Amino acid sequence: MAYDDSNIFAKILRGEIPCDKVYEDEYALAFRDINPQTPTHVLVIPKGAYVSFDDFSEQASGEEIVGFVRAAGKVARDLGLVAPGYRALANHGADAHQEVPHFHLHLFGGKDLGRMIK
Ligand code: IU
Repeated sequence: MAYDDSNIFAKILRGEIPCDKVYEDEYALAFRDINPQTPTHVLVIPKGAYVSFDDFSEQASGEEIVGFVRAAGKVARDLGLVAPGYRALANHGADAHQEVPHFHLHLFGGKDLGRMIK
């Protein structure tokens, strides 16, 4: 799927729409989900234009991938999620109900998340 730079996360990256930012570096931006599903619910997005995890995993450079993963790990640590535990999840495509066509990693935490995800 071609990347559509009118998606909401592209607008957030360009600063056209505000977000509740928790972290930013040259590879990633992290902000609180507007409709949190858990007490802590943060989205981490790459700076590059990737529709989903599928595109990111295939097209991003090693530097971008490492930078993104390091940023996501740092966000989880900085938010105090490591000791109690957290879940990192990416939805891809229709069956997973991906809503926003810019790759994003959800970080869920702040409570016992249970053993299973659907
Ligand atoms: P999904 O993996 O694409 O289904 O998740 C999209 C998430 O983006 C979802 O949790 C929304 O609440 C969240 N979100 C947001 O934080 N800010 C927005 O302006 C919009 C969606 I639109």
